[in-house]
Amino acid sequence: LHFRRAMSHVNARNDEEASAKAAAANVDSGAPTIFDKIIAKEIPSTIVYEDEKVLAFRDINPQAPVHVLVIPKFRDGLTQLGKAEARHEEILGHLLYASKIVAEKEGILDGFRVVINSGPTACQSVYHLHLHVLGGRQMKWPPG
Ligand code: TR5
Repeated sequence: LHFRRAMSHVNARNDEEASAKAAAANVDSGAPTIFDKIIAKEIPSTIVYEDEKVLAFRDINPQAPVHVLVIPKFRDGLTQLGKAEARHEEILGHLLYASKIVAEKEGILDGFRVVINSGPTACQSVYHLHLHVLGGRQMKWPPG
């Protein structure tokens, strides 16, 4: 039993390493991403909130009981936060406020986390800016 537990720990770590490597292998080519298809509703998603500027939908691989992605409908060069420019200030503020609306709708206003992975070292895997809204469980610090 001890051995099996130890091995499952090793396997979990290997899984984490593998997914981190896979994410790091994605590059910011500026090409359209899967999120364009979600915005166009060519690929189904579970939409939690939508307005003229942003779309919020459930993450396909949730890391918490609530895991919603909030994205701009018009990427306008915002493949990652690290590419933000002064003209993006308004949409960046709107995305953050939309995250609060999502947290409120999901009933997690008492405690939630908003995460932006920017670039390969942060394991960004989809190059269309997105805010992760996470909650519904006790969150840990520091994050991995
Ligand atoms: O790693 P980063 O920060 O770039 O986050 C990308 C997120 O997109 C991950 O949490 C993925 O689970 C999520 N993702 C990827 C796909 C997808 C999705 N969420 C909802 N629906 C999705 N579809 C249909 N296809 C994906 N490839």
